[in-house]
This record gives sequence, C-alpha cells and structure tokens, in this order.
Amino acid sequence: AEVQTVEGTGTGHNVGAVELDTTKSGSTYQLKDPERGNNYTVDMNNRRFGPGTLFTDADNVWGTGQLNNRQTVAVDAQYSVAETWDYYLEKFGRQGIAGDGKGSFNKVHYGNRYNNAGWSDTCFCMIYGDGDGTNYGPFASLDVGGHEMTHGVTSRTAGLVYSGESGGINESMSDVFGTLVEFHSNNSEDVADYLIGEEIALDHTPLRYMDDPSKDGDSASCWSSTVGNLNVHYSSGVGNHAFFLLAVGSGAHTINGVQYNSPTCNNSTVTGIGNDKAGAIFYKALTTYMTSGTNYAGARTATLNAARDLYGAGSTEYNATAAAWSAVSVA
Ligand code: ASN
Ligand code: ZN
Ligand code: CA
Repeated sequence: AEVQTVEGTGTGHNVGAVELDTTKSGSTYQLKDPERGNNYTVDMNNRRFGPGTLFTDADNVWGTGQLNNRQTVAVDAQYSVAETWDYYLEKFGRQGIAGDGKGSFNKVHYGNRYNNAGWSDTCFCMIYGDGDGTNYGPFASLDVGGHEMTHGVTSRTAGLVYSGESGGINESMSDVFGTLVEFHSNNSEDVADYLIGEEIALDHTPLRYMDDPSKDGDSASCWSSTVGNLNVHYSSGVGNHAFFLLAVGSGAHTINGVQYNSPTCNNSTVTGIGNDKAGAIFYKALTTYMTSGTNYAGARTATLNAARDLYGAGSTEYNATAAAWSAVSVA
C-alpha cells in the first residue's frame, strides 16, 4: 500500500490535546512517526513478552483522554518521544537517541498494573506500565519519556555504568534532560517543573525534587564519600541539585507557579544561568567528556571542560558551573 505522512490529532491522559505525525497505509492510519525516524507505539495488551500490536486507527483521531480508551496512554507515549526527539534535534542537532536518525518504539499497557517505565538497550525501546491504580496511574508523561530516552542517549555516548557514582550521574542525566524536554515542550496540561514524575502518582507527589533532592526522604542533596552506595535513583540527587543550582540558582524561586527552595551545602549563594546554557553544558559534558566510569569529581571536571569550550575559561557560565558543584560538596 502507498505510505504517506499525515497530521493526526490525539488526546492523552497527561498531555491533553496534541498533534501527532502519523503514517497512512492504505485506508488505515498507524501510530508511527515518519518525521522522526519512524518512532512508533505498540499495545502490549498487558503482557510482558511478545511484540505487541502496532496502534492503528480508522480516522487518525487518537485516544480520548480517558483511560478506558486503550489509545489514550499511547498518545502520551508517542507525544513524549516526539517532544524528546525535537528537543535533542533543536538544541543540539542530535538526530534521535543514537544520533543516526533512527527511531525507537514504545510498549504501552506493559504488564499488569505495572508500576514503572523503562528503557532497554536490547530492544532499543521503552516500556510503560499502567500503574497499580492505587498509588500510580499510567507512567507515560513528558519527563518520564524524556528520562527513559535519555538512558538511550547516555548508553550511546558516555556509557555511564549503572551502579555507584557513575550510576547516580546516569540517573541524574535522565532527570535533567527529562526536565528540559518538559520545559521545551511547553505543554499546557503538563506544566514544566523541576520535579520528576509529578504526573504519574495519583496524588501528584513527585518521585524526585531537583531543588532539594533530600525532600523525598531518600535522595542525597550533597555529595559524601558514601553516596555511591545509594540506589542510583537516590545518588542522582547530587547531580540533580547541581543542575538546579546552575540553571536556577540557590534560595527561593517560583517558576510556572511552583515554589522551590534550594539550599547549598556550603552556605554559598549560586546565581543560575538558565536552562539553555546549563543544558548545553551538561549535554556537551555527557557526549564529549564523560566516560563509563565518571564519578562526581569527574562530572565536575567534564562540565567545566564543556563550559570552557562553550563560553570560555573564567566566563560567568564557567564560574557558575564551578560554584554549583562546590555548593553540592563536589570540590
Ligand atoms: N524507571 C526506572 C528508570 O529509568 C527504571 C529503572 O529502575 N532503571 O530509572
Ligand atoms: Zn532512569
Ligand atoms: Ca516534571
């Protein structure tokens, strides 16, 4: 059958009404994006194994916003992949996760009441559970999608090993770029913040807080010699806190109606340089200077090298990068 790109529309659970680029094959539409490496979404039909079924539709209007429609969370997942693709392309000229123009795919309705999302290097794909319905709803949302795709970017670049301090930095990179995707998307339903996973818990309690990671009760806001012993989703706090300080700055800030209060570990005051510059420094560090075994001291050096390349040694941006790491006890 003749195949062409067409403009579809959809309504997700978290992202509301959005436009989607889809594929027309014969008289049927497929949830597959030819503008972005043929990213596509399949329904796992609540199984954990097997290929799933590509979402298709008769009128190219996808989902209803209601969870009794199986397409609804597929819209959230497909949209978050498109937004992540566009973020990396527009900011850094990166064509997809591997930088080769090839898309990935989403497995939604993965498992039964499954409380997680994830990236797999093996399938070059993402899984999204529906949540248990008691504490969590479906996991497909902008920051989670950006987080999971960034695991793919990290795997294809620095290759940060997923344990110890390098594992915490790996997790932090996913939180940083998931957050920057959320800001770049400027979606009216999923308002951008420096919180991670605020859309997925039924009571909207975030999984993580970048301004002061220890607010979750488990994460580290400041580096210590034992931080690498924590779960990587908690040792990430040091990197998340450094990024918040670099982008926004220390102390109290209200952004998009959300209040933050970011302490420093050394009683310093840090002045932020904004999301775009902080993101550029972290991206260049991740893709140019970090390696599989980079620890937090190495992350400081990598971001300073990136800041020097982008803005010059001794620039405001370079000095802010140094100040942000010092403020989380990475000297
Ligand atoms: N959603 C989790 C993450 O991406 C899955 C995991 O534990 N790796 O971090
Ligand atoms: Zn992760
Ligand atoms: Ca968020």
